[in-house]
Amino acid sequence: MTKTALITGVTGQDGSYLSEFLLDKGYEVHGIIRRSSVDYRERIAHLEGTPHFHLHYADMSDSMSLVKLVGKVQPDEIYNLAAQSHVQVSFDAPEFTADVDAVGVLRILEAVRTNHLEKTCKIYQASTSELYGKVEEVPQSETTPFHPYSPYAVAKLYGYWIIKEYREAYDMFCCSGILFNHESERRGETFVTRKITLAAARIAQGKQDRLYLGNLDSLRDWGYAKDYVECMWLILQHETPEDFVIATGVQHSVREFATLAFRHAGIELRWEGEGIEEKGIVTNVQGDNVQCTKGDVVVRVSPDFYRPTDVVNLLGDPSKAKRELGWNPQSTSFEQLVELMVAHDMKKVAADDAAAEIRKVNLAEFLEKGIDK
Ligand code: NAP
Ligand code: F7E
Repeated sequence: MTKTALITGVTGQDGSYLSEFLLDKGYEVHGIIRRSSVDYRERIAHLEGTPHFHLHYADMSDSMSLVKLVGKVQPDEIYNLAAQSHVQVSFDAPEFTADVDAVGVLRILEAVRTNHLEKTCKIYQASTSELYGKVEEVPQSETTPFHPYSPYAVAKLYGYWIIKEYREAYDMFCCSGILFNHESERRGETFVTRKITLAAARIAQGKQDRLYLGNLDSLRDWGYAKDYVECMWLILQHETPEDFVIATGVQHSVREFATLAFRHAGIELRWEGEGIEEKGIVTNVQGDNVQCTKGDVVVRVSPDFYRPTDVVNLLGDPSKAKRELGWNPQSTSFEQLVELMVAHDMKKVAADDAAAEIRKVNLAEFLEKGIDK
């Protein structure tokens, strides 16, 4: 029997990989898109027009649209990935973040109940390692206490608990995947990894002079998004509805990520100074085409990228997912992840046509001036 899945957040990094994964498994895939003045659907453009992929307008802040859509699609599985997902932006837009990331989860649950699908429709909630926030133990597992440390994390904590509540109160098959950071060549351009890989490519090709970053000491457990969407599916195929930590179990700093990314772009860096005085200085270049020279300062710290409260020590323990879902947390290593992101961005930057180039230069200027988060 063909299964039907509804994905909120289908245009995002994870939504696009999950769509491909479910289509490969023979699912009928429905995705929610929202109206915007420009149709920016780059990540799923290659799927549009394929027979089993369908898009619908709705919004996580609009209950009626969700109730109508769930009734129309009659999904067997819902993957609730839609969110205002940028932690720093959640300090600027806390109410919007709460509406979409917290109450939005409730709206999905109620849309399922309103359509009397609570006994047949399974729900996956995109939960996050940000729940551990000001961490109370390292590494973090399913039993680690939560200490959310941003408006984003507080909103996601509501999502986590309302999923648990509906599971117990109404016997619904709804689960949270507590996912640690996962990145890819489709990662949003203002998250730190992608910001670094794009900047390394632009600097190597002479299209940007310098990269400004915030807290270089921050530690993350970074995995590959393509590996992580499989887990979302596995969680819903598990016999019982349970929550799972999804992580690699390996930790690196922002500084380490930047060092490796620049190396893959042909630029060797050394770090000098501390705090806002810290600099990434070129010590060597590899390849005739690299457009910077020894001694150039290509990375600087800008307090504009510091957060009012920052989560600085995330390391996940994926033992449960490994044991009960048979998932391999190390199928893509940190080194492979950085390499594939830089390789992608080197090509992307090189291939940009003149018109796109103007936009990129403007973006690079914004990044340099610290306006764009
Ligand atoms: P993303 O690339 O930022 O995608 C977010 C998606 O949510 C986009 O499709 C966006 O649509 C949609 N969205 C935002 N507001 C909406 C609204 N009001 N109504 C309908 N759709 C809305 O995020 P991601 O990295 O794929 O992450 C997917 C989910 O996992 C998110 O819930 C995120 O919080 C969570 N998460 C991510 C990570 C990670 O490391 N990536 C880790 C843990 C948890 P537009 O394209 O129209 O903006
Ligand atoms: O920051 C530091 C920053 O924005 C990582 C989301 O997908 O993962 C993501 O949230 C770290 C932080 O991701 C810059 O202070 C330094 O400590 O890439 P990020 P995030 O905040 O971890 C979690 C699991 C989610 O759930 C979220 O949806 O890097 N950092 N300098 C910087 N961060 C940014 N963005 N820009 C900088 O210049």
